[in-house]
Amino acid sequence: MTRAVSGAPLSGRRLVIVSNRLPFNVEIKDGLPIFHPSAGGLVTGLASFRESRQQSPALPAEHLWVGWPGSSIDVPLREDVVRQALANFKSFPVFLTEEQMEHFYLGFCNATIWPLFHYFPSFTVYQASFWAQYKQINQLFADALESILRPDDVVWIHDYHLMLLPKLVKNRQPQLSVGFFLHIPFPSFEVFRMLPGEWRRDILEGLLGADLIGFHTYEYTHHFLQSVLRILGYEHQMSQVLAQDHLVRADTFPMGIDVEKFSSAARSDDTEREIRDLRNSLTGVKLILSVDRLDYSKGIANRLEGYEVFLENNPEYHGKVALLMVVVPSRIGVVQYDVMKRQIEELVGKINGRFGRVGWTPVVYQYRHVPFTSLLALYSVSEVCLVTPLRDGMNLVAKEYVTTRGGGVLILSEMAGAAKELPEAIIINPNDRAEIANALKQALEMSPPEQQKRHRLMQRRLKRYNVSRWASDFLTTLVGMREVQNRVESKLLSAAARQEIVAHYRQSARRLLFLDYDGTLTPLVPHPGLAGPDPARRELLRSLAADRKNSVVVASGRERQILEEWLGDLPIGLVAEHGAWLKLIHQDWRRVKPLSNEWKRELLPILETYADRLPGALIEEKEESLAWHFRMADPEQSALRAPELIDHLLNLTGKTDLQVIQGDKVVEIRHAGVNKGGAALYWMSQDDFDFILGIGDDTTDEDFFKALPATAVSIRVGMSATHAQHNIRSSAQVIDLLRALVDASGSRPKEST
Ligand code: ADQ
Repeated sequence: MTRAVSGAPLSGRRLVIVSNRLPFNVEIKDGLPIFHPSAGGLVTGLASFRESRQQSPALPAEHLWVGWPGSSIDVPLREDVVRQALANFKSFPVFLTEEQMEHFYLGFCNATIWPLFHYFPSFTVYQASFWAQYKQINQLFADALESILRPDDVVWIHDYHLMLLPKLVKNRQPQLSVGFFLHIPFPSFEVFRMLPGEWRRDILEGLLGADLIGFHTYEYTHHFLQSVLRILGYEHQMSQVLAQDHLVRADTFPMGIDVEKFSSAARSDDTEREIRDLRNSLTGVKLILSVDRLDYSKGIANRLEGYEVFLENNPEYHGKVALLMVVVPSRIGVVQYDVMKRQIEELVGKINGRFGRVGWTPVVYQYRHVPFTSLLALYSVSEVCLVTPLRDGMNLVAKEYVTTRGGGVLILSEMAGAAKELPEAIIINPNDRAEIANALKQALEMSPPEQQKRHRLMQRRLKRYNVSRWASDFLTTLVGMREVQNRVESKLLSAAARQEIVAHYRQSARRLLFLDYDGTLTPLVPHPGLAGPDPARRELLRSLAADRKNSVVVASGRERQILEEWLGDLPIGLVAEHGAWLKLIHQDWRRVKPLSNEWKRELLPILETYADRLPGALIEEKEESLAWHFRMADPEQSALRAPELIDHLLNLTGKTDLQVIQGDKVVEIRHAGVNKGGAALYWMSQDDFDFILGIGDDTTDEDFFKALPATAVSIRVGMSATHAQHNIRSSAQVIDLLRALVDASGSRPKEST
């Protein structure tokens, strides 16, 4: 890995933004490409960030935006489009055919992920061809990126269209800093798990390819981490997940807006003119504004129904208010959107037919994109902004309204991410029509000082955490991850250290190999009874032991009967029950010291009660100890029950010589002072060893790491903090190392795994 490069500060590097869409659409007219700017939350936000970078020297000076140019471009025209996009828009187009886009964008993106992640499972389509296309397009983006990425680029991938991309990029260029931001909600585990097994695993693994994954709210971050734990089994510590091959952070970065742009443009001549025109046309009518893309997640029908209830309950407002509903066309061609458009139009017609009269239209409906100055004018003249999504990742319209207008009242759905940052708005549940109606009345009657007080609080917050702050926070955390990763990974056994160990081994005359069993010589399995050694592992131990210079010891927490059954015929030493029993080569088992085990009768029923309360937990009764295993139990319930049990046991054993220890998915009670450290010391005293190697994976192995002399080599499997000199990623790598030792002394095992 070229760590020196990727540890460089942000300012000197190029930022590569990757999103499904570029900030423009290309239209081919008379055989020539025409570039039109495109809208939407992501594009608006990132475009503002790009502009703001000029004022911030700490941010990357150079950038490139990679994405689809909005239409399918014939091959002969592509070169010209690339040239213009690079020269005029610092963008690099990824070309897709109409058909690819249909299965990808309208298929998996917007018929599977969008409805599911917005809690519309009944709209979710599970179609294998959509998934296949999703994978293919993510791959296509990865191919395009490979040709343009430089080793010190900072890559920032956006949104649900490209959830497999972080891993694809990192697999090819592991030295890159790769960040991912999800602009929509991440749903709770119970909803996410509705995706078929392969899809949900690949999506999580794809995201975990990034160094940093960002979400709008704490809830989404929590949901993601919960799915990672429950589906992939990766735990997290302080939002950091140790994925298969690197450390990943998942964190919350609520996206802001370009406050300066909105507030200064609101004072511009063009906007002032539009505001005057609007005011003239609105004599005596208070405007309630709603602005969104046409989408079922935005709760447009609920909003209309809430407004209808308001008009029903408050006839005194007839003729005095109007709801101006601006809807931007979106995802034309997707069935639900067409149905919803008709439904909205019918509702508008119904309300206007029911309450309207000559000179007053209760709902003014516009189905179109509105230019920026007109949008600002609308925000500025509206008394109320009504934002009622059923689910929304963030909702920038709410923030834009508050920023643009000095007073006015924001009514905001609790289902929008923005509600977390704007609690001074009137917060409503969008499914409650009466609550929407009451909120409208409250808003229209709120005193100007109260309006200004609430607005000031919200504005202050939005000003502080604006879009530049959001992006720079994300990017700074992203590049900072490299240092954290380096710290964790610095103890990883390097190729050079491994070579040194092998060389030392080759040159030595008396060697002690002190090896833990579960998790070290074999991977951990759900049930302790299923971990017997395969022939290849037994053969490997036999080969190591065949070298006369070697003393091989397997030191386990297992009972001696099991070790005897699995390994008793091999010419190796054994340690059972974490050091309570020892067996020298070809000798009988010996108990380290006589101990009373009366305590087991007392504590067993307690363990049983806790096992009954946690499905999947099981008890292992050994000669000298008791173990309460919970590897097969629900991880979240275990996280509650295990500490409870430990606390209970600590209370009971406080004044005894018993010890309560939490291992990897196990709680054990055993005699204090009897541990693998003692066993290691015993073996070391048996000879004058000039090479000592200790390998283990669990907290109980820390005892022998501590007991080994400084000249010994100690290795802990996994990435946990340890007294050992090195970490190694997996038990498979332990086996590789042991094979290398066998090769070094020239006695190769007969079989291999
Ligand atoms: P969107 O679903 O597109 O974004 P939103 O956050 O409200 O939703 O952003 C919409 C943007 O488009 C705003 O900047 C708004 O000004 C603009 N816009 C809306 N209607 C318009 C109209 N009629 N004419 C012109 N402009 C219009 C997704 C997620 C959101 C998340 C954003 C950013 O769905 O939850 O807030 O990304 O992460």
